Amino acid sequence: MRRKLKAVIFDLDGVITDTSEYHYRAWKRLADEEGIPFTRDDNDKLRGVSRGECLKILLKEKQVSDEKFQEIMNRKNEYYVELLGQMTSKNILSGAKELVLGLKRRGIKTAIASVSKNTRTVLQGTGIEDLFDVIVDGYSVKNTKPAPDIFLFAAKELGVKPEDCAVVEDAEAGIDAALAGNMLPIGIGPEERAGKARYRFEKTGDITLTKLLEIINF
Ligand code: B16
Ligand code: MG
Repeated sequence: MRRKLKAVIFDLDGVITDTSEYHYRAWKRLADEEGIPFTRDDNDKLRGVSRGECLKILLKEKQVSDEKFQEIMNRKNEYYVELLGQMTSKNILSGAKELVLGLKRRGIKTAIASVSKNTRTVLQGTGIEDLFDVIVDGYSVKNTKPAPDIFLFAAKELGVKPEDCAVVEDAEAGIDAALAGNMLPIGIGPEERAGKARYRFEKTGDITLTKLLEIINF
């Protein structure tokens, strides 16, 4: 029989906040400037993927110099950060805050593990910087999702074994990372994206505290 899990690690973009819309708008503005076709479906492939990897996906076979690559990445980030300036607590996905508070009341540890280098800005802008026990971000580890490193680092910071952690993720790369780290993946989103997770919900608001407690206490 499996023991009770001791911690839940949350991804940020697409799980706790609706910032994926801002990522989409920033990439779209950049793609239009560069004459690269880019749709909302294309944006789904960029979920949970680091900024540099996103640009490689966007460019496909198109070759650019290292300087140009860096310049495009910086420009995308400028557009994204500009949009983050509009953020308020309204950008927290429905039910997310209540879920984390409920876990904490029951003594279950919580962390944010996001590959975004803007994690702190997003948490500050939405007013939830103090909600989590641990925050790890795009600066914490070298290998990003689907490598398990970011989740393993979060578990270490929480003082919990990887096998005692559940991970809530909206990206295929993040679900793969949780599996590679021997953690219990809970997917958010459609079957095509989150189908590899052990449990799946269409949106964060569908995970009630009761359901989550059942999952981690099985
Ligand atoms: P930045 P997550 C990810 O956040 C996003 O899903 C992904 O689209 C983005 O490219 C990545 O962060 C890097 O973000 O450009 O701000 O460093 O899902 O891991 O919370
Ligand atoms: Mg995400």
